[in-house]
Amino acid sequence: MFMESTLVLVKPDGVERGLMGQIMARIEAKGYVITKVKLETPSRELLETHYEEHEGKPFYEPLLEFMSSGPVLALKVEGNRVIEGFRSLAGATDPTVAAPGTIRGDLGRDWGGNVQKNLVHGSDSTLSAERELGLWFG
Ligand code: DAT
Ligand code: MG
Repeated sequence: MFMESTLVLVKPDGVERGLMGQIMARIEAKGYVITKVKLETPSRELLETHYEEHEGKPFYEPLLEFMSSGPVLALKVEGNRVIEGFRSLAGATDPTVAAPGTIRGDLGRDWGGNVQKNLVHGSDSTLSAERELGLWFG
């Protein structure tokens, strides 16, 4: 698909560290357009659906705990091939090894034993983007 929309989340660590502005600036500097914005602490129910693919994995419970620990900035972001493009901008899941130049690589690190504090989420396919945008923005 060419023109697309994706769901980006600035996770509680990014909001708490005051990185919302920098992260939005990087998205806009690359040429994508932010068309919806919402700041809220997500409910357990929302997170269970959002992360349903990870249910049963060892990091699932700690992940839900972390994601509901404070406000999350949800963004609808639009542009050609933005799903792939934002994943590339975000960098690898583990911020310790995410490439410099990426959001996770430049702004993130290990804060104690796991990779969950990796600042951002981005939908990974057109199907998940549609599903996740519906979940967060209705
Ligand atoms: P991504 O966010 O890069 O799409 P993912 O969908 O595989 O990564 O996992 C969702 C989130 O779960 C990820 O951002 C951080 C956390 N996570 C993934 N793998 C983990 C692990 N091995 N240990 C702890 N947390 C993990
Ligand atoms: Mg994922």
